[in-house]
Amino acid sequence: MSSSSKSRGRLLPALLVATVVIPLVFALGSARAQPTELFFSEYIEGSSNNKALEIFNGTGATVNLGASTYNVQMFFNGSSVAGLTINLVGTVADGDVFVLAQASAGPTILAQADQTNGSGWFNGDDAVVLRKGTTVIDVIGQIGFDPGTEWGTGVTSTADNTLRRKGTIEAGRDADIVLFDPDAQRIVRAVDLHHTSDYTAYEGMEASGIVRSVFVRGEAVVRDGAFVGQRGFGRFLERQIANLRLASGVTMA
Ligand SMILES: [Ca+2]
Ligand SMILES: [Ca+2]
Repeated sequence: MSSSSKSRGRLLPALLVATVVIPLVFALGSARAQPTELFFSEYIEGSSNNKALEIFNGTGATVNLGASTYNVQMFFNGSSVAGLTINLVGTVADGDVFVLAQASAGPTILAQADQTNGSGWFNGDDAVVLRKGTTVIDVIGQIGFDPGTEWGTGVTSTADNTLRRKGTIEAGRDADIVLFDPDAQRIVRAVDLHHTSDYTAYEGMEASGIVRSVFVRGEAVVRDGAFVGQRGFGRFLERQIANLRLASGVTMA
């Protein structure tokens, strides 16, 4: 398939399971330089053989995967010996992604695949490694260690989830970011609030702090203070009820 039409994160519509929004904490001025190597930008471990790995190239130059002997290895169930090695073939342009998919994945995933492989793949408790030659450049999980069922828990675990890379502000990474101006002043008005009530008890009060912009999964949902998101783009995040201590030893669990 043509690589020129691809864009970062194009596996997203293929999600077969829920993904999660992970708040991103960062310090201004911590933006990193351009990555010098490829890395896993998305991991899909869905039902059946719906499995895929997305690899991002942010190096600034086209990479010939075969010529540079890039390969993906899978270490199954805590084994310290690779159970599967897939030599990658093809090129990936700068700013583009390369998708390696299980050959029996569903059509939505396969439509995005640049390369497929029909062997048995990871199912959550395995280590997945990206190498250049014999040099490990990215790892999901830990080689030689069996986590039991999965790495992590819930909707951010490596079993039955889609994981997208977060945590760093740079090309190729997914991010949830709020740009907040703590010094800005505003007057609270019910019409400006995003709830279904036409009333607020704080009407007319002056408040400090304005959210300027919000990015969810890399997409702008608030820009210059105005909501520009699409209905249904948000995702429900289930959490446990806080164990609050009220008074005299009474707790809400
Ligand atoms: Ca396994
Ligand atoms: Ca699974």
